[in-house]
Amino acid sequence: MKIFVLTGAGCSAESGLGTFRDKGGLWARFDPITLATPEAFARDPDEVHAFYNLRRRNLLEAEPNAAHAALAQLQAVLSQKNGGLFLCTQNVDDLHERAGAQQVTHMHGELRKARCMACEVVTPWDGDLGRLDRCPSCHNSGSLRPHVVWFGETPLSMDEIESALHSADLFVAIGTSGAVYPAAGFVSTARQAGLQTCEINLEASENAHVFEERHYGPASLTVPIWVQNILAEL
Ligand code: BV8
Repeated sequence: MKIFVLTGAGCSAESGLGTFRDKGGLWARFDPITLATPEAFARDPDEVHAFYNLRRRNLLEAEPNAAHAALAQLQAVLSQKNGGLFLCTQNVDDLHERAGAQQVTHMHGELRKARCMACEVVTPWDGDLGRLDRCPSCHNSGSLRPHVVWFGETPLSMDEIESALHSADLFVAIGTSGAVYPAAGFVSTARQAGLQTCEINLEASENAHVFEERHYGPASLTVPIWVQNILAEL
């Protein structure tokens, strides 16, 4: 069995990382248009760096939750049974990896990495990042940015994602509001390609009506139950 899983901020919510649209979520306190865009970074790099530095510090204190662990377990079992779990995440955290997932496609980039706008080299980066930091590769200063995809920028690994979407049997979205494209359109692509579709979320997402199967509740409870049911059917 080949499963395509798309995760969003709701998968990491119980690990203490903010979601984007829930009340009190990140965007409730920070306006994405003033922060998560190339224009904002050009206009006020210190403000944008401060936003990501705050989130990176939070991430270093966070731990994966039972949803991340269950997905890592399912990926391991399916790979042993000639199936597979293609794990695509909108999240910029590394909690899937820290829970043991072996393949994770970060379509919106990764918070614990910096990218040099001069030489394009991507470098692991756990400390605060700022305008004065030098690129470890080309030694340019002032050219490092968070390795994340901002609004208006092209998501990463889209060819690989498209290919995985068309070769899976089941598409599952976990902890995402279905508000941001192209990720929010994946379920329609899956339906058109003949995949079964399942939404696992705290509440109905903006595109809940597109999913054939839906399970609601906190991911740390609903995802392990769903994984056990899949494993029982293998
Ligand atoms: C693109 C990284 C072209 C940075 C993010 C006008 C101008 C410019 C662009 C556009 C425009 N209009 C539309 C667009 C396209 C735009 C877009 O969709 N905008 C939206 C606002 C309408 N998209 C883009 O710009 C994208 N690029 O289109 O390029 C292109 C297209 C196709 C192919 C090639 C090129 C780039 C978008 C990426 C932006 N970067 N993040 C950072 O992290 O700072 S987006 C950010 O929000 C996240 O990464 C995430 O992907 C996204 C959505 O958030 P969710 O993960 O869904 O989180 P949210 O809070 O919304 O929902 C959480 C859900 O969890 C809720 O449903 C909640 O109920 C649930 N939940 C909560 N707790 C739990 C839970 N579920 C389970 N358990 C719990 N405990």
